[in-house]
Amino acid sequence: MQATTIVALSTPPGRSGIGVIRISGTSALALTRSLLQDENFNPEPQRASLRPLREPNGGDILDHALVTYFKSPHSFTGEDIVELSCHGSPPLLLTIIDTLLYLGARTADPGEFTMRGLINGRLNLTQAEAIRDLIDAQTHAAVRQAARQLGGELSARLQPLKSSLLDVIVPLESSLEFVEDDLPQDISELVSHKLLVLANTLKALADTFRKGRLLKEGLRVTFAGRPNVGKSSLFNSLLQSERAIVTDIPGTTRDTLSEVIDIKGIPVLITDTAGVRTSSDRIEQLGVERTQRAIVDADMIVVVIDGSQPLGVEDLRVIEDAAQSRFIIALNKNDLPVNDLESIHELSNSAPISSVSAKTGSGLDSLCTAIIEPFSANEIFESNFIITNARHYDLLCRTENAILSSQNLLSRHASEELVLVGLYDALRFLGNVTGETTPEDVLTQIFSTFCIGK
Ligand SMILES: Nc1nc2c(ncn2[C@@H]2O[C@H](COP(=O)(O)OP(=O)(O)OP(=O)(O)O)[C@@H](O)[C@H]2O)c(=O)[nH]1
Ligand SMILES: [Mg+2]
Repeated sequence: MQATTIVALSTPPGRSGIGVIRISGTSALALTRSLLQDENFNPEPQRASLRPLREPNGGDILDHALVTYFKSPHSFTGEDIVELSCHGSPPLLLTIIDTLLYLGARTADPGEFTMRGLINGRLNLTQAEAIRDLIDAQTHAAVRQAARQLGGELSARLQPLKSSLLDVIVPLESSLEFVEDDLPQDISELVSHKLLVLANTLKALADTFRKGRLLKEGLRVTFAGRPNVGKSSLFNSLLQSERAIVTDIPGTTRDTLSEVIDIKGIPVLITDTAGVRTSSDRIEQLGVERTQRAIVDADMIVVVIDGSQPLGVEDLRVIEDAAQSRFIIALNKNDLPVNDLESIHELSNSAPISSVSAKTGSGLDSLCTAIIEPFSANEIFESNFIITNARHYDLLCRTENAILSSQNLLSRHASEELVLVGLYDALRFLGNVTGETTPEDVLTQIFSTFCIGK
């Protein structure tokens, strides 16, 4: 697989100022020479030069592109790379890629450039995954965490843990050589203590995934309520854009509408829904069915109530539906005199109530805080490094368990051989995080989640 030279568009498909085509492999330079129809093209590495690209067999000029050569091993993949910064015309980019395929390149698989970088030791697996996370990040906080991981922070944190594990394995291994002797009591206690400390450190790191999962996967929040209470207005205010249609006609919103907003670093998918009421209008009925589904799918429901109006049966119906899951109440239109606050408190099922006005923007910050509050996500993400990847979390938990079971065997005076089994497992799990011992099929699966051209 390594031998073939691969090509892909590294910028998104579609019209753009420039489109970058990447070629990697031993024939990258030879293919470029053919594309340029210039056998004497000997570029200085890491220097861009403007060159005409031509159709094969003495054909027309396709484009004038900036050509940059990265000489192996000083490139992203560790192989020879040529990057062509062309004009961002979709048919042009397609023609250039087709020409390179005709000349002998192969289309890159998703993440294949990064995978080659990993195989050639240019980066470890956690850094490769960080590149994907950086590209997929939906909030600044997620970008910052991915950048820290890309900088090698996770592998740097795991390195001392691996060393401590080896510090424990070595005396156990050497005591195996003297079969007659049991491990002296004081050494056994020291080893046991070291294992507990290690397990605790791993647990603390793994526990950060509670926040990391939020940062990566975010929350789904549905706004529900009877017609005209201001769901769409709140949705627009939070988005700071007139995304949904707002009118004073009840039943304006017919379909669910979703967008992502950033609440303290968490990507929150907010969904505006059709107002819940009994209607003979077929379209409205379908809309209300979609509202019910959005309520069921949500991590959190914001029941919007018009605080300036008396509570109605439809408000109660929405509270009843929402009470099946986690919900809060947004008491909207607080710029108008409030009506019936007591009954609202009575009927809220002691759910938190945020007083807001979509019109003036008052109370929106508190509403955002109340939305993420039950997920303990109010602490700042920025200062601490957190685990954001379920694979890492799973391996850290497995490492911790393996260490704890070895510690348990040790305290029950089991043979060193048995104790060592768990410790070697632990070492392997840590190696799987950074990629040293990750099985090939797992690697293939990980890289299949990357985009093409990366
Ligand atoms: N005074 C005041 N009026 C508001 C506020 N929020 C919304 N409105 C008005 O209430 C009316 C209904 O607003 P919408 O946002 O369309 O209400 P909705 O809940 O989405 O209604 P449906 O889509 O019909 O379910 C509009 O006339 C808004 O301008 C507010 O905070 N204060
Ligand atoms: Mg609406």
